[in-house]
Amino acid sequence: MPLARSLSVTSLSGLEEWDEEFDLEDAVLFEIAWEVANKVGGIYTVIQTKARLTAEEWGENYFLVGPYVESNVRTQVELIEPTNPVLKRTIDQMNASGCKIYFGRWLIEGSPYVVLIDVGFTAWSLDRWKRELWEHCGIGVPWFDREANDAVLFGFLTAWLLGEYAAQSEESPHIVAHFHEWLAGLGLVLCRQRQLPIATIFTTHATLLGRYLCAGSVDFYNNLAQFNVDKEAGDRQIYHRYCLERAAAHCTHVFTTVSQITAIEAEHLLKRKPDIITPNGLNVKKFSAMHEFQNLHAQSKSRIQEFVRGHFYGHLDFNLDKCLFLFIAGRYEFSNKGADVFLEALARLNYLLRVNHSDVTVIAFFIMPARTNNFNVETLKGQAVRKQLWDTAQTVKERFGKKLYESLLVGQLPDVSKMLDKEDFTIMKRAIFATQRQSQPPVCTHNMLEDSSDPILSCVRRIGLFNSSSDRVKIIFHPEFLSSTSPLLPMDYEEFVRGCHLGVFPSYYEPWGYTPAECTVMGIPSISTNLSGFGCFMEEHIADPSAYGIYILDRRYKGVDESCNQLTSFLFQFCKQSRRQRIIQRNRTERLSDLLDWRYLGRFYIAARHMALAKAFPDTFIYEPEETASTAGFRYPRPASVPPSPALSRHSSPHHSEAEDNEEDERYDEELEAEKDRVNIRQPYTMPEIASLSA
Ligand code: G6P
Ligand code: 1S3
Repeated sequence: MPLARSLSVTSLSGLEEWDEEFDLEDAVLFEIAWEVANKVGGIYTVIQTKARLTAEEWGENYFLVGPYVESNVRTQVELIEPTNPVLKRTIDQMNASGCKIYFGRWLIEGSPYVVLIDVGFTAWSLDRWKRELWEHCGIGVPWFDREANDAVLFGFLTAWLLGEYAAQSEESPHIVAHFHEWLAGLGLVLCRQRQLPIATIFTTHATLLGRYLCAGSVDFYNNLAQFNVDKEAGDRQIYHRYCLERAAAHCTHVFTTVSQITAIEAEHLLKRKPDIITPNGLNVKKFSAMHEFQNLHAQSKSRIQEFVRGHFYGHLDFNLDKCLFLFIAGRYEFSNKGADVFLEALARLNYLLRVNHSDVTVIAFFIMPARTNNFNVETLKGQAVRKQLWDTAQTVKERFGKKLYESLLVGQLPDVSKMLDKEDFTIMKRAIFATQRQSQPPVCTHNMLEDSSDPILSCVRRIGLFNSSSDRVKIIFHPEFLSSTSPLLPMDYEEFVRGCHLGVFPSYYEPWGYTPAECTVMGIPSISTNLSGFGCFMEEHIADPSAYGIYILDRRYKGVDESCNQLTSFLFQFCKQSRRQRIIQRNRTERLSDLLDWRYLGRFYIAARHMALAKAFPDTFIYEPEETASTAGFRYPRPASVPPSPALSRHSSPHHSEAEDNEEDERYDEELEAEKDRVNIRQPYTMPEIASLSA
């Protein structure tokens, strides 16, 4: 019998590593998900961003398993011969038995190996496998649910792959198989039912019932313990999916989820408490000069401003330099993602800015994909008009320059009154004429297929925010994900986020929430909620989140109206910040990046694998629970100086003297200078430094 090895993760203040004694040589890790090299939603981001770290740790023994989708493979994967002889025999054996399995490298950071399964190729086995599923597990899958049918095929094929791998190995290998979400969960159930010698982990990124219940009009969090889960799943015609999910959660050695709030949800809805929380990280990109991200903000902002110039042509009666760009982005789940609350708060903000005669204009972007019929004419025209005005200005500039040059050549100062002639004026008048517009700038950039019933547009009609001149809050609904090849707003998502001032994500149902996390690592402040995994995580780790530009809306203990008021107040305060305050706040936000880096958060995945190995192979591995990755007690301290919140730093009372104002401004100047020094001379904080800061 091999000697028992001690498994541990390093302490909180350092980055995770395997214990030196622990020998990974014979262990193999398979990570299985429907979103491997196949972007559907957030799970893709988890796997794609984590790959580099996991590949560094497991090297040649790390394999991602996903579905074969030809269009994805063409652009994201390099197909190669399997490098591992056991896996080669496994794949050859399966392909000889009527399957189609591909092997390759996923062309992302870390270049992990991928095993891609063509589920359609084995569809002829579907009925047989469904019968087997019914006979062994008592789960019946209806013919019309295509996604569940894919889950059955994918599940049987992954269990076959893992079983074959174990059978092809000469010595009994230590296999860890990590399954993500219900769509991949059946493979796990079958591994256990067939008693394969595999350590299994199941991670749920959202529960099926949670998502469905929240999308309806249910008081979800106050009734978690009361739901009759079987009935609720049956009523929504997802009982078979729910059974697959619940079976995976119960069969697995180690059950994990992405946040504490989803852990509570899983305990009630799936009836098993997760063994460990595995929060989602990101691959944090560090610039050699830390202030570089501020420059990127300015560059991207100017590109958004260009778009705005075109979109609002003929109505550019606001100061673009005093314009703040807010945005919400993600899967189009109107109330789950909080678009309803955001719109309501925008209407209230519009009122506040108007009655306070604010010179700030807010442009709120909604980037949520819906069914459309391409861009609408009015929006395209806006960009064409802008381009035409630009070209006109260039033409006149050239003609002007030529005349100036001619005059200098003959040694004369030009007669300025003659520099522009009749033709120049005609060109310019014609161009200005083209900017005449009878209608308001459009709210939506596309032709919507369900225009009259679309939830965002219906809400905009109700609250009456139609981009009129008197509105201080304008709305732009872009119902398609952004792309750098768009004729309208040619920017990819990352560039767009960098150019905005604030991300607003007032979600009601959000197991983790990558959008505010992405904002944070780019140094853009955001609003999330205490019902999102991210919001709760930040609340737990930062003494004063809002001082770092992490605003957390209370949607747990407050009614919708109160939450709208709180959001309005966050937005109004944000609008009152000076440019200097925003710059300081962005520096602070960016400082939190390390906390969201996989180099730090990857430790939880490592702990889950240790735990699973120790449960599946107790004679070989020992898991030391006291060393479970934990961040309890770890907190970013409150920043040294006052938070850049106008509510706290500026009086609104008339007794507030100018001297006080100046004093305060000076203090901010000092802080800004100090920030600048810091960003210029030092490297980003490392985790040990952060830990010592909090001590
Ligand atoms: C960055 C740039 C500054 C610019 C500022 C604008 O910090 O480095 O040069 O003035 O962004 O900030 P704002 O919040 O007004 O977009
Ligand atoms: C889920 O994707 P979603 O946007 O449907 O998984 C994500 C990754 O774990 C998570 O960030 C998100 O909250 C969930 O909702």
